[in-house]
Amino acid sequence: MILHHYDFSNYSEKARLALGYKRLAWGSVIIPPIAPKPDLTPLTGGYRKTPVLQVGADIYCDTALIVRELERRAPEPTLFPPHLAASADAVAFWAENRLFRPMSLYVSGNNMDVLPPTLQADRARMRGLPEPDDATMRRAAARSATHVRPQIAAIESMFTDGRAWIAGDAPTIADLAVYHALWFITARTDRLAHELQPHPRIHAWMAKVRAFGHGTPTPMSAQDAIAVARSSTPEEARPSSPQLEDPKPGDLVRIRADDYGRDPVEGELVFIDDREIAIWRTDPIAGEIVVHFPRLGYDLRPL
Ligand SMILES: N[C@@H](CCC(=O)N[C@@H](CS)C(=O)NCC(=O)O)C(=O)O
Repeated sequence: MILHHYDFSNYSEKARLALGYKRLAWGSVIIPPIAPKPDLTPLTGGYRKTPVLQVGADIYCDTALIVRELERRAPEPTLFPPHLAASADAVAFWAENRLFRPMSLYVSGNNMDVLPPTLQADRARMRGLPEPDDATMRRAAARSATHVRPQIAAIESMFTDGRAWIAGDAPTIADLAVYHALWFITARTDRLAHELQPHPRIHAWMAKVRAFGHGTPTPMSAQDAIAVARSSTPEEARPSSPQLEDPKPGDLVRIRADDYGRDPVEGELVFIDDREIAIWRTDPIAGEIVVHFPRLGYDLRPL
């Protein structure tokens, strides 16, 4: 397993902790935090977000699928205990789609000096927005602070019934999703650590999640990762179960995220079910590749 990631990426922290929880060994390729990513896109076919998991010539985009794929390959210990999995997914959706955006604006607007100077221009391009100046960033940070604080307080109150983990009595995907949003507060500097100070239960729980560790990473170059893909054959596709309206295996398709970073990936559909979509492409640099996406959050169309 190879993870393409970078240090201050909170979604990468989610994947690193999942690898740690499952005590896995992995190759660690550090990718640029800003587009273009010329050593990553031959593998993904255009997807530019972070992180990306590679297993031979199979490429898994988006942590929603990456963590599921880790679970398929290393089922124990599970992050999807059956009695908690559905509600954990719902909490994870809230954390990543409602909590994280204001968190990101709040932290970035206060920490511009410790983040790459061209980061905000890149992120604005990624979202199709005009490039913000520093004053605009600071105003957005101030507005976002007012959305962040009540949500942090809501997390603290999730533990008032004595539960050990976010969704109940066992670790789940919800712990990783909520944790990575809070982790971002102090990813590069402790300047905003005071936001967590009034919340002792969050402190105790974050220490337990941090203790999952990152497994056993071994540094690897992007060129070596591409060579691994070129010399590997994608895993044979499992039988598909498309819905009535879906394109069918064998069809040429285009897939893109439905929120931001909407760079399209095109190829032949080789697998589709309720959770996952996989596309075969031949890349001039990386060779025969199958790129996998989660179903929810992605827009799939016939070409
Ligand atoms: N839904 C995606 C979101 C990933 C995401 O937004 N990652 C951020 C970094 S933490 C990103 O891609 N930023 C732009 C980039 O790295 O190029 C996932 O779960 O993996």
